[in-house]
Amino acid sequence: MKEQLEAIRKGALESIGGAVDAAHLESLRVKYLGKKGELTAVLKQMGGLSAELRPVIGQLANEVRASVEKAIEAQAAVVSERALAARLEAETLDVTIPGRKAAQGHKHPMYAVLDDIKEIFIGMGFEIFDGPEIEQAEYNFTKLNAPENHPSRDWTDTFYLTEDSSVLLRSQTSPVQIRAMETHGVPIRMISPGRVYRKDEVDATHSPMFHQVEGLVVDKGITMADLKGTLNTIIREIYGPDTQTRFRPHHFPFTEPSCEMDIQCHKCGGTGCSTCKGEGWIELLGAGMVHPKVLRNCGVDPEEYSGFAFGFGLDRLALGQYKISDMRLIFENDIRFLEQF
Ligand code: 2NL
Repeated sequence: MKEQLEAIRKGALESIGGAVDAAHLESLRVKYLGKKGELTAVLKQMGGLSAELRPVIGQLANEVRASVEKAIEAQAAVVSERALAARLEAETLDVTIPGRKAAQGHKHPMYAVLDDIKEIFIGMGFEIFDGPEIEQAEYNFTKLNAPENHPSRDWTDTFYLTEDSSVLLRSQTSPVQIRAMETHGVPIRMISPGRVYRKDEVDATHSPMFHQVEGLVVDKGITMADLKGTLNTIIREIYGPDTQTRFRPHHFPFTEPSCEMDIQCHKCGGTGCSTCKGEGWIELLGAGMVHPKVLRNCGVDPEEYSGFAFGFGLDRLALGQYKISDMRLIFENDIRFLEQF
């Protein structure tokens, strides 16, 4: 039995010394020291030994067990150190390699133009108002003095959402201004930029969804001179101090009198070219003195207060500023187009 125990010790110490990882080591522990292991098998035979031999063999068995356990512990330290070294080798990080640059977007060109415009108006004491894109015909048309038979109310021009024509996608942002007069009250200086919807065929200059900026000033003693002065100041902020403008008479149901404002063509300086279609002038916006009926519809007394309002297409303004030839490009959001700005 002594020889058996010595053989176990020899075999165990040899194979433990060659163990390559923790799992291998564990399988060896089971093989030698486990319940069904080699050492246990020898100990089970001790019952047949004489009284003199039993303590001697017992002590030797304990020594063998202790030395095998010690060897396993020592080898465990070796394999774990080796595993750490291998990991450090495999996972080295070269901090000197240049990083990968995160893709960074930027403002859409039209929103860049809008932000500039907002800044100018805020600088002149205007507030920015928002409103619903799903609107009541009452706010989109009726309170704005659009007669019941006005062509803009037609189903071929407006996106109605109910059979009775009472709810629609707003075709202008003026309903926001009606709401502002009702809730904020007068005096008021505001602009209402936002999406509007009209049943236009899609082509280079039309889209069924586009963006409008409308403005409204109501106070005591506001006149057409305030309209002209304010709009000229803003246009010269955008297009430069020497920009020439002209005002032509026009008609809108919600303003009286009404006008359109042109700027002198920046390309030809007024002599006529392809940009201004030979006119020398480029139409920029519609405006006018708020119709007394509209003021009254919003609970404002036209005997006490007067005001002016205006509206322009933001998309068209952005096209002009960036010399973009086709409105569809503004909405397609093709990254190759947007990256050019
Ligand atoms: C255009 C013309 C315009 C207005 C919008 C307005 C709003 C209220 C009262 C009176 Cl609450 N008027 N807005 C006035 C004149 C012209 O827009 O051609 N837009 C693209």
